[in-house]
Amino acid sequence: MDNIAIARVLREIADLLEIKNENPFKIRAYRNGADIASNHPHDLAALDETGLREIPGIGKDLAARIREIAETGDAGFHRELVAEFPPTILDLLNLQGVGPKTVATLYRELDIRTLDDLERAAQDGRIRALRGMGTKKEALILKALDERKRFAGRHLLPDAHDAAAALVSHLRERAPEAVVEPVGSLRRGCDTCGDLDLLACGAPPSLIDDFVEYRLVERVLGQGDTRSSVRLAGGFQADLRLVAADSRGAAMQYFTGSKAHNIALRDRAIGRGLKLNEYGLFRIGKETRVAGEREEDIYGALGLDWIPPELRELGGEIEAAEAHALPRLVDVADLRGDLHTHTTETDGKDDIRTMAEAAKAAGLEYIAVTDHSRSLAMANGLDERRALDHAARVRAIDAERIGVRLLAGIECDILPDGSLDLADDCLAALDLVVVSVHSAFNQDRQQMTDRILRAIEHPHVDIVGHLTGRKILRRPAYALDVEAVVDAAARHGVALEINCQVDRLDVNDVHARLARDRGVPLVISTDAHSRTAFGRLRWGVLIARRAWLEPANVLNTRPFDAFRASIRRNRRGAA
Ligand code: DGT
Ligand code: CA
Ligand code: CA
Ligand code: ZN
Repeated sequence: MDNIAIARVLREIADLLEIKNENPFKIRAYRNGADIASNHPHDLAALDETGLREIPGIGKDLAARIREIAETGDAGFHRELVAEFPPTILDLLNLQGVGPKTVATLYRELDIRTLDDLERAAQDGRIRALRGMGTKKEALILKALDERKRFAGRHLLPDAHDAAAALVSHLRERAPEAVVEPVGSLRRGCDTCGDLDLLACGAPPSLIDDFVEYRLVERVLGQGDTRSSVRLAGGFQADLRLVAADSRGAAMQYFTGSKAHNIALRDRAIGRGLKLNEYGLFRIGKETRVAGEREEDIYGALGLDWIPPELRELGGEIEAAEAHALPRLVDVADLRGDLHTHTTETDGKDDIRTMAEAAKAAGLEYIAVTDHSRSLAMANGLDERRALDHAARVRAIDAERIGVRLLAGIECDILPDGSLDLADDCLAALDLVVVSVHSAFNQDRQQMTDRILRAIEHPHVDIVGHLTGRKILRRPAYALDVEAVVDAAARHGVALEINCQVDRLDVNDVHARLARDRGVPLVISTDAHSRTAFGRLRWGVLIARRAWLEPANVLNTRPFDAFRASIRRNRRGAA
């Protein structure tokens, strides 16, 4: 039981007490306890009651409760509270802007138990009539419900990845001899996942029980002998299927998808007198098994090279596999540099040297320090003077040859009219210029396209950062003619960034592939704001792989000197 899980139970106790309108001191004690648990540097589960009580803010009751949670995965008190309310009431709490007080009022006054109840009441105008609510609150609730529906049940890939990893390690502990693997959209590296699909091969049937007993399971949605579905805390749904050793490859292939890829593969099998399903590849009529244990053999028996999961979207991968022409996809290990990082000089948390050391520890050979420019005032953006002083400091550290090379760059804002935020001579004096849009997102498509085209035409621009401005599951890309931008980037030798911030992943796989097809170089950058961010290069790499990128398409796979020679400002005859 980790601190986060303990905190979750404590917070839920506080929420439920508040819905019950209990003593405010008691509520506050549990809420404080939850905060302490989530911020405590050491494992609370490892402490006994005396040890717990030594922590300021943890009294006798709370200590006993934490011990109980640590030992049994839950507290009796928590279960009793949950039993007092319809189980759906916690869904209401997860809505943006709806706290326990609101839920309590809705439940008591209008008997609202589910999201559907809530939506009906809001649409009928019954919420505004409640004391302390009003039309504004009602509108907010409708908006939150709408957003929930739009992004219903989807999760950022890294969140899905973490949730799956924790669940997989739980299952591996229970069945060390089994092979447990994620499949579905998670294995294909999609930027969002609907649910977590897991396969277990060579596991005893009891693994299904271990699965539904996992500490984060909130509700069991279905359970059979060889499969089960559950709802996890945090809103994830997870599916587990047990498969026999001789159909492991077939099951992996089938449940990895995508559905469109599977259908094409199945049709190909039929064309060859074969039948493909999750149990294997069979000769029709004789019912003999042609393949099933290994994915490679299934593809092989269909006359195809094995296709990396990231390509299984029915985007030409089957033809390429048949022609032995699949790309050699870029890998995390191919990356040597990071071209977008921030420091304490603007809104980063760590200084130049700390960032450089962290990059080195992450195995990188070079980074560009690209702090913000002037107009991003809330990030303390740099004017020309500060940008050049900062560059001098970056170069001084680089001159020490500390084991990672540094480029003195900038992330320069593209102003609403397409001009750049810093003077030309300043931009010319730097080693690398990334440009990005951080304002006026609501321009119309033509304005936004012209704006970015104008920036690309600027001779000192090397890379466009997070081109489309999307925030995954939060806000769509702004209106933009990406194709026109890609063509301009190709003409001017400007690279496009795959930004690795987990909710950006911008450009996305489709745009990155378009860029590759039109000869635009790409870079994969962290946009790190702290020393811990270099690990997220892996998410950008998945986008790159889904875009069919090979190492040669990605400039930061090159050694330092070759990278430097490849950016626009250093290329002879660059436009
Ligand atoms: P998601 O969960 O929305 O992020 O996307 P997936 O691709 O993980 O979809 P999911 O979980 O519904 O199904 C997992 C895989 O199982 C899917 O990628 C392909 C396979 N699959 C599911 N339903 C069908 C089907 O009706 N026909 C075929 N051929 N394959 C299916
Ligand atoms: Ca799935
Ligand atoms: Ca599924
Ligand atoms: Zn940035």
